[in-house]
Amino acid sequence: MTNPIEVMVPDIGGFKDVSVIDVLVKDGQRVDKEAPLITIETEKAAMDVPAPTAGRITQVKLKQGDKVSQGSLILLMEPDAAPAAVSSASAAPRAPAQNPTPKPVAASATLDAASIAASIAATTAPAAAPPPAARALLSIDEVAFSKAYASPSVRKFARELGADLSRISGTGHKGRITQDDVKAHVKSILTAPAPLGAAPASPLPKVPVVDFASFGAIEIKPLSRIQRISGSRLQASWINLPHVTQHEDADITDLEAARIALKSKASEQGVRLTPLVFIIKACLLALKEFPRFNSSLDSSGENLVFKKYFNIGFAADTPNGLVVPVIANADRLNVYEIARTLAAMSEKARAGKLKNTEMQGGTFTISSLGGIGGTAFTPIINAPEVAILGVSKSSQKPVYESGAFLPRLMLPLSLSYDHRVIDGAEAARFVVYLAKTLADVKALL
Ligand code: CAO
Repeated sequence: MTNPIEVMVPDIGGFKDVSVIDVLVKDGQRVDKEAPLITIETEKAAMDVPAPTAGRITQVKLKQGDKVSQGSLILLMEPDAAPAAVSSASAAPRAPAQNPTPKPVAASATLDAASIAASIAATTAPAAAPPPAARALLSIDEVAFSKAYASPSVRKFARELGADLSRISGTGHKGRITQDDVKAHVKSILTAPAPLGAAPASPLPKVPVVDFASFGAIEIKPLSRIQRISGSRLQASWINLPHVTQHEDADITDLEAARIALKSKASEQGVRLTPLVFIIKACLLALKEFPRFNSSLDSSGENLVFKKYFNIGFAADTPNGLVVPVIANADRLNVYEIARTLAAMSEKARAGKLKNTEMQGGTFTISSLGGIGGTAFTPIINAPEVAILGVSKSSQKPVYESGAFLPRLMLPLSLSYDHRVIDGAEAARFVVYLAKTLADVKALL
C-alpha cells in the first residue's frame, strides 16, 4: 500500500471560484491515469480535471456546486505505485480539443460503456449493414455534436458509444448533458421497437407461426434425419446462390427407338436402360464441352475450381427422403456400365445402405422426375456445384418440320445454374448442345 496523495485543482488559467459541475468519482473507486475526476466550468468552457496517476480514491473532498480555484483540494488517492513526482500541476485540466484520444471511461453505473458498446457490437453483424438501432447510434452530426453543452468526459463517453450529443437533451446544470443522459439515450435506442417497414434484425424474415390446431384436428410427425439434413442444405443453396433456370425440349424420338431396341437385350443381362442412362451420358459430353458447368467457386468466392474428374450425382427418391448418390468417374463408363451403377446405387439408396463416401465428390447433379410426370420444374443447385439438370416426363408433341407438323417425342430439360459463375447465354448454349446430343443416338452409344 502507498501513502495517499492530495490531488488539487491545477492551473486553470487564472480563473477563480469556478463551479464544480460534476464529480465523476467516489470514495473507494479505482481510476486509471488520466481518468476524469471532476468537471469544472469557467465562463468560457467546461473542462475535466484528470487523475495524475492510476490508483484508488480514498476520499473525495468536494461536491457538485462547490467553487474551486487553483490549489483547491479535490480528493485523496492511493497511487498504484509511488510515482516519482505526483503533484497537482501534472493534472492539467483538459478542454475538448486537448483530449483527442478516447480511452475507456471508468463507469460505475450498471449500464456502463463496455456493456453498451458490447450491446451495439452484438446487434451489428460485421459484414452486414448496421441494424436500425446501431445506425441511429453510429451516425453523428459533427457540427451539432461540437456545439452540444457537455463536459469533455461526457463527450468522450458519447463518442465511444457512437451517441450524437446533439440529439440528447441535458438534465444537468443549465441543461448540461450528463453521462446519465447519454446512457439513457443509448438505452432508449437499443430497447426501442423497430419502426414499421424497417429491416428486420434477423437476416431472414420469419414465416408466420400459425396455431394449426385451432382450425381443426392435426397430427405431428418429425422430419426424417435425411430431410432435416437435406432441408438445411437446400435452403443454404437457395439463399446463397443466385439461381436461374433455363428450359429446353430435346427431341428424343430416335433415342427412344434405339433404347427400346436395346432394352430387352439389356434386361436379359440384368440391365435397365432407362432414359436417364442416356441423359447422364449426354451430360458428360456437354460438361466436357462446357467445363465451367463442372466447376465450383472456391471458399473466397473469387476463383473458379475446374475439376478434371466427372462425378455425376443423381437425386433419388427414397422412403426416408431425398438422397444424392454419386457415380464416380462416370465419363469412364459406357451406357451399360452407367445403367448398372445407377440401378445398384438407387437400390442401395432406397434401402438406406449408401455410405457417406458414395454421396460425396459430385461435380454435377441430375434430378429426374421423368418416371413420375410434370412438364418443367426449377431444381435447386447441389452447392458447391454450379448447375443441376432437372428432367421431366417426355411426351409426344407436334413439331413443325419441312412444312408439316410431325409427332416427336420431346424431353423437357430444366437447367438451374449459379448466375455468379454462368452467364445466361452460356447456359442456353449448354442446354441447346445437350438437346442436340440427346437427338444424336450415335454420339451416345
Ligand atoms: N420420360 C418418360 N419416361 C421416363 C422418363 C422420362 N424422362 N424417365 C424415366 N421414365 C420411365 C422409365 O423408362 C421407366 O419406365 P419403364 O420401366 O417402362 O422403362 C419409368 O419411367 C420409371 O423409371 P425409374 O424412375 O424407375 O428409373 P430412372 O432411371 O428414370 O430413375 C431414379 C432412377 C433413382 C432417379 C428415380 O427412381 C428417382 O428416384 N427419381 C426421383 C428423383 C427425385 O426425387 N428428384 C427430385 C429431387 S428434388 O429436386
